[in-house]
Amino acid sequence: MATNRTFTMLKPDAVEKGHIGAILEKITASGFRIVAMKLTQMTKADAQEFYAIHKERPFFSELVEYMTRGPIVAAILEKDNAVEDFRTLIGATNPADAAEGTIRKMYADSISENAVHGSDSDDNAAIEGAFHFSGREQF
Ligand code: DGI
Repeated sequence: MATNRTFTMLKPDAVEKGHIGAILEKITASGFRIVAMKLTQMTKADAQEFYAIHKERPFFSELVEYMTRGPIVAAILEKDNAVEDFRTLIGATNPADAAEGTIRKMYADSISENAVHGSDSDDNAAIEGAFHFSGREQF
């Protein structure tokens, strides 16, 4: 995947609360092009693999339960400087620390249910995008 791409998930809390449309509008209005997208639900095994870096953390089982309790929107986004610009758009991991106008400030309730994921590096964007989408599903 080119380095001008990032991977996102609108997490189960955002989907449950009916925020898919508003969040996608904010993403596209901020200059990101959607190059792959689907509504899907992660299995426990999926979430354990996706978040394997956190497997020793005390919140890991809570994180896996949360991420698998309902559907998510998975998407690959394209924009110059996509990874960094998308992290800026979503705001800090803890919405209490997120800047005004960021997606987490607007739509997330807590660090454990923070509405949206954004890859933290170009390498992880490629790995995470390939986790959810085949090459034929990317445009
Ligand atoms: O890249 P981020 O999603 O901003 O943050 P991360 O990769 O450090 O953590 C991944 C997810 O794990 C995060 O979106 C929410 C959850 N998480 C991170 N730190 C904590 C946490 N959940 C709880 N309950 N407590 C934490 O300290």
